[in-house]
Amino acid sequence: MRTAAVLAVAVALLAVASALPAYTRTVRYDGEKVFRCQFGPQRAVNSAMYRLIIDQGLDIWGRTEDYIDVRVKKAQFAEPTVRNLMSRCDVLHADLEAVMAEADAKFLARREAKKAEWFEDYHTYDEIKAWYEDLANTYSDFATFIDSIGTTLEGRDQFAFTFTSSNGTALKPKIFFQCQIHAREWISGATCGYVINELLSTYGSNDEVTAILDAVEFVVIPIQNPDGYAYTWSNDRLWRKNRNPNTGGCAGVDLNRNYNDHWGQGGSSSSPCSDTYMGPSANSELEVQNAIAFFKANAPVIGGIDWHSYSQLILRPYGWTRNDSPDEAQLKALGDGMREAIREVHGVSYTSQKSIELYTTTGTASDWFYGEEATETNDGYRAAGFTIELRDTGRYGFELPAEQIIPTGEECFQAVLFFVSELVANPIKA
Ligand code: 0X9
Ligand code: ZN
Repeated sequence: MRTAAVLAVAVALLAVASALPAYTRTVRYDGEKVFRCQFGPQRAVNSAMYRLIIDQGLDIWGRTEDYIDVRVKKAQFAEPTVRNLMSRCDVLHADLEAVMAEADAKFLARREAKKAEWFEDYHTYDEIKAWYEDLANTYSDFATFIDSIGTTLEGRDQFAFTFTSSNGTALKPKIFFQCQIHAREWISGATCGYVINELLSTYGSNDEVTAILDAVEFVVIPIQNPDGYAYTWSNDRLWRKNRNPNTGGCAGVDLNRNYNDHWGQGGSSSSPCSDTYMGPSANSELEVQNAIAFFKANAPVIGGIDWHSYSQLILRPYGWTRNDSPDEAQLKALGDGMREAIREVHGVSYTSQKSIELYTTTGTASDWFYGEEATETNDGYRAAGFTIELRDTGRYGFELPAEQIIPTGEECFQAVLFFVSELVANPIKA
């Protein structure tokens, strides 16, 4: 009798657990606002303002050469510098909690209706991992699912996915995709999935795809920040960093400031509470260590794309210096060509520019792909390193509606075809 009762309770609890929605935001954004700060024509004004924003630990959402979107938390309004800074800006979201509540409601209704096809919805870490495993089974002649290239602090696997055709040379150069490094940028992971599926499903029918998969192998980390991504589903939709507890009470390192390329030399913060916290040392984070080991194990990598959102930008090296890279002409042609390829699909405008024209960043993934540490072990090649900031330009921001996954994927697929074809014809020698 007792055993039966315990069992009944256990079964009931299990039923409740499986009925729990996968998306459960527990963090609220009451009293928070997002501002759009237009820049004047003087670059000096831009940099001074940017430095102030970083120093005050404000959360930068998106940025073009004309404006920067900044989120201000309730407590930060107490700081006169912040109030003064924001008095020069326009309000983009006056009530962030209301905006997020509306987006959550739409998202949950769609998910609960379960009407959407795979690319018409966003998915959890577990769902995405299972999807890649299935994809490798579907395309078993092409693809390999790697269960783990290493684990995170919370014990999740950084899984990986590689694919190529069985035609062509035995050792092919690699194209490296890193997706979902920033937890809240959900369109990043979704776009990677779309592009990968398109490449696999059109081999043999699309001549350009066939030539590409005969010439290169794609090496992909679909979720570079598993703990952060899981946290955006369970607690805080707007979380950016990993979930390292740090010391002093503020969690998270910005993985895109932690790579060993001019680490800590500007455009990042030494405060663990900041959204651009660089971490205690270069490559300190497990996710970064795992990714760089995987990159190095796959030499030669001729091109690397780190996928982000939002702002519709195609960013080439460098983020850490205003100097042109030695390959500026070629990298500019690659970036401009991707911009045009994207525009031709749905008419969406992306800007192609050097990363530092946006703002200074150090310790970023795409500068590392192109940089000296990666190149040392890259079999005589230097990877063309790009950061792509996907849709949109701030209307929905990180909460890009799921209806835009497919069109975003379609335009990026064309950009990828251009990027890879050009690099196959003309890889950058170290
Ligand atoms: O600041 C970042 O990490 C990226 N923007 S985001 O809004 N997605 O956070 C841009 C990084 C670009 N810089 C370089 N790759 N150098
Ligand atoms: Zn990002």
